[in-house]
Amino acid sequence: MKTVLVIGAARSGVAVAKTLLERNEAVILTDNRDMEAIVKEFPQVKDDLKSLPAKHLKTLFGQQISTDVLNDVDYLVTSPGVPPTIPVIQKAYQIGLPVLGEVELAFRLTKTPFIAITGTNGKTTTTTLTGEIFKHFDHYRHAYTVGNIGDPITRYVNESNEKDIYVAEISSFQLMTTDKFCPVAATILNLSPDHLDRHKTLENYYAAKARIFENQTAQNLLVINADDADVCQLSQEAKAHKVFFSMNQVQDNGSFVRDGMLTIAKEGKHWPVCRVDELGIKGPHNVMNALAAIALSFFMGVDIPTIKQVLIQFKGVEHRQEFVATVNGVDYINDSKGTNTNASITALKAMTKPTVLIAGGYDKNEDYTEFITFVKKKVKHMFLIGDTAHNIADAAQKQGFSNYSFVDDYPEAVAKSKEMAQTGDVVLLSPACASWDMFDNYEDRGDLFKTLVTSSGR
Ligand code: UMA
Repeated sequence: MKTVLVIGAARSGVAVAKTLLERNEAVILTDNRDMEAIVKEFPQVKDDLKSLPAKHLKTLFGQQISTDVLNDVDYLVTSPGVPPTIPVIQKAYQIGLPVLGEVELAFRLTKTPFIAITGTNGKTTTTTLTGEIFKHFDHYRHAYTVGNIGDPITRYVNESNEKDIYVAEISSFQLMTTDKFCPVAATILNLSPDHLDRHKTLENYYAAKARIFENQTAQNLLVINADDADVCQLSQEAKAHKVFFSMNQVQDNGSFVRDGMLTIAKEGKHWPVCRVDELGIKGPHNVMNALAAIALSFFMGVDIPTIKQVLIQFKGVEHRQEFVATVNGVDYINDSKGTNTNASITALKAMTKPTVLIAGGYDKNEDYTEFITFVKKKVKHMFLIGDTAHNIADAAQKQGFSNYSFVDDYPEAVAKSKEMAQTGDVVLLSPACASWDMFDNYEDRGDLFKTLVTSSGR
C-alpha cells in the first residue's frame, strides 16, 4: 500500500483523498488552515470531508506541515492553490519524491479522454459551452464539465472510462504541476498578463500555458486563436494537428466569422454554423468563445446541427458575468458569483465600457488592495453594500479612489446605479464578497439583482 501526502484540503484535495482511499492507498491529508475555515469558504466540502473513510486516513489541519512527514510518504499530490515554493514541496523535489498536481493525477488514473481549455479570459464560458455540445453528442456515454470551473476532475476518475469525455477548464496553476498530461484536444483561448504574483514573470506564465500541448502528438488537436499574436507565437512549437479560429480572417481549417455568420472550414471547404445574432451568448468576447467551441467540437467529430442547436440554446453561465438586459442604453451584468476579489477582478478585466460597480457583502477578512487597483482602472462609480462596505471604502481611500458611496439594500443599489449610469455604460454587480451577510447564497443575490433591473425602467 502506498502512502500519499495530499496538500490542501479544499475542493481538489478532498476529492483526491477520497479517490485515493477508494483505491486502497493510505492518505495523509493536510491543510494549513483549520477545518472550520475551509468549510466556511467552501460549504460543499463539508459533506465530502465527513464522508472520507477513516481507515488509512490521517489528517493534519491548522499548521504548515513539517518536512519530516516525507519519511513516510511515497508521493505527493498538491492542490492548484498551493504554491510549489512551500518547504515540504521543495524538500520533496530535492529528495526525488514525485509531486503530482490534481490534474496530472486525474490524467494518470483514467482512460477517459480530455478536451482541455485554457487561456486568460473566457475559459469558464467556453468550457461550459463545449461541455453542453458534448452532452448533446451521443458518441460519448457521458460528458463531464470539470476542472478549474469548480469541480475537480479526480472526483470522477473512479467512475468514468474511455467511453466518456472530460471537457476540462485548466488553469495555469494546474498546468504548473503537469508532467505526462496529454489532452486529445486543447485550446489556448488568449493570453495576457495574469497571476504574476504566482508565476513572477510573463514568460513563466506563458510557459505554464504551453504545457497544455507539450505532450500532444500529430494525432491530437490544438485549436489556436489566429487573432492573438502571443498564442500563435507560443504554439509554434506544438506538434499537434493545428486548426484556427478568428473573428476577422477566413480560415481553411478552423472557424471564423464572415458576413455575420459563424462558419467552419476543413481543407478549404466551408459550412455555415449559425448567425452571430442567433447565438445565445452575447458580446464580441462570446463570439470568440463560440468560435473556439465550434472548432473543438467539429474537429472532434460533432455534427453541425448539434453544434448549432447548443449555440442557440446556451445562454451563458448563470450569475457569472451574465448579461441581464440593456435598459436605456445601459448594459446590466450579473456577476453575483464574484464571491471573492479574484473572481471580481476577472469580471472587471472583462469590462470594455465605463462601469458602475455594486460591491460588498459578507466579511471573509479579504484584503481589497489589489481589487481596488482594478476598480481604479475600470469603474466610474462604486456603490458599496453589506458588512464589508467600509473595509472596501478604506482600501479605496488608501489608493486615492473616492468615487464611491454607500447604499443600504439592493433596491437602493440598483435604483442609484440606474440614476448614475449613462448610455454606453455598464452596471456590474460583482461583490468581491460572499452573500451570507444578506442572503442564503449568491444565487438569491443575483436573482434579486436581475428582478430589480428588469422590473422597472429608469
Ligand atoms: N493551503 C495549504 N498550504 C499552503 C497553501 C494553501 O494547505 O501553503 C491550503 C489552503 O488553505 C486551501 C487549499 O490549500 O484550503 C488550497 O486549495 P485551492 O486554492 O487549490 O482550492 P480548491 O478548492 O482545491 O480549488 C482549486 C482551484 N483553486 C485555485 O486555483 C486557487 C479552483 O480554481 C478550482 O475550481 C478547484 O481547484 C477545482 O479544480 C479557482 C480559481 O480561483 C476557481 N482558479 C484560478 C483562476 O481561475 O483564476 C486559477
